[in-house]
Amino acid sequence: MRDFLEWQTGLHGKVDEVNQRLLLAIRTDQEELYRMSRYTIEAGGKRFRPLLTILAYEISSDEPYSNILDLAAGYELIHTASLIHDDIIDNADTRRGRPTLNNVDGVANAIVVGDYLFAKAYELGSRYGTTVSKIMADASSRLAEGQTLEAFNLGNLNLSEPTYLEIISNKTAHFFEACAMGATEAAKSGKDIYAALSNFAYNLGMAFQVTDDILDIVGDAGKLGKPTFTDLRHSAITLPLIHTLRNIDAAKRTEIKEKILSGPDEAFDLDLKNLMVETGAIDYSFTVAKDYSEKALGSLKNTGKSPDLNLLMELAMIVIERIEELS
Ligand code: GRG
Repeated sequence: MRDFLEWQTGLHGKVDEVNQRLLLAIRTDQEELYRMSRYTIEAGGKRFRPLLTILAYEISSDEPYSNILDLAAGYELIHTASLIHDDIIDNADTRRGRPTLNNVDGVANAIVVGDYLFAKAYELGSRYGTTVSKIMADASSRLAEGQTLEAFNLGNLNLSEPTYLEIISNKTAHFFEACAMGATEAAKSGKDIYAALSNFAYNLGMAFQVTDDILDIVGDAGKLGKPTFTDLRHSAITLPLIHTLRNIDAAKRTEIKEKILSGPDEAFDLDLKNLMVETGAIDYSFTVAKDYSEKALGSLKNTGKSPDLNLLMELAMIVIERIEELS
């Protein structure tokens, strides 16, 4: 099985075109605003959302994918804006292997750049009509809902698995779903293809986020391009921890809670990681991710055959195989 980079290499022409649209969209005579926006865009990122948008469009339309590049870039801008704001909230130093914008230019400027990219995203989305604009707006509202639900549950060691799933569904899966919805809507595809691709993208997003949460614990920081144990640092409770807490006694739970709330401790990180492995929490979380990935694949089973569909199917498998590759 190819890894994500190899998968993306085959699509690098499309990635380049998305990057060109991004640079065009953020162009402004305000030199500092342009510099800071470019800094974030040029830091890279996997370009998952625009690629998903383009592939979904190609599957559902006979028209050239150049028609959908602005929408693909629009989704990446919303995603980037949310990462900038997320880094401010988390006071993060690095992202995509580079210092964050808040680290380089300060929080006040980073807030404005996030808002600017967000505005530019809607300008691009509006070119596709009101239904697509509404899909974009709903996805952004869900980002804010997911972020807020998470924020008000930081340090809540009683967080349930369904509430965790609601958080990641809003922060990640519905955004993936919106990429497919926007693309198929713009392609004026039939209902079946709209449902199949939206379902695929939603489940792919869930698999992706559960995997990301596992990698935050077992991943290699160098390979990931960002530090690990960041969820713990912010007291964000994710699936591996939820499962661990279900499988230890009350005294151990109290001890873990105190440690989590008492600040960074690398020795504790490692102890907790070992406990997660021993109690089966990592395996359990991996099974959950795999189930979502299989659901994603299942959604495509009556969609016919095409090279783009094969690429999407491959992506659903690569997403969960990242665990081996990046840990
Ligand atoms: C400004 C729209 C807006 C929202 C504000 C801060 C916030 C509300 C929401 C945060 C949402 C958030 C950070 C979700 C995490 C999503 C996620 C999985 C990020 C990592 O995505 P990758 O791995 O990143 O695709 P790259 O760097 O590859 O693009």
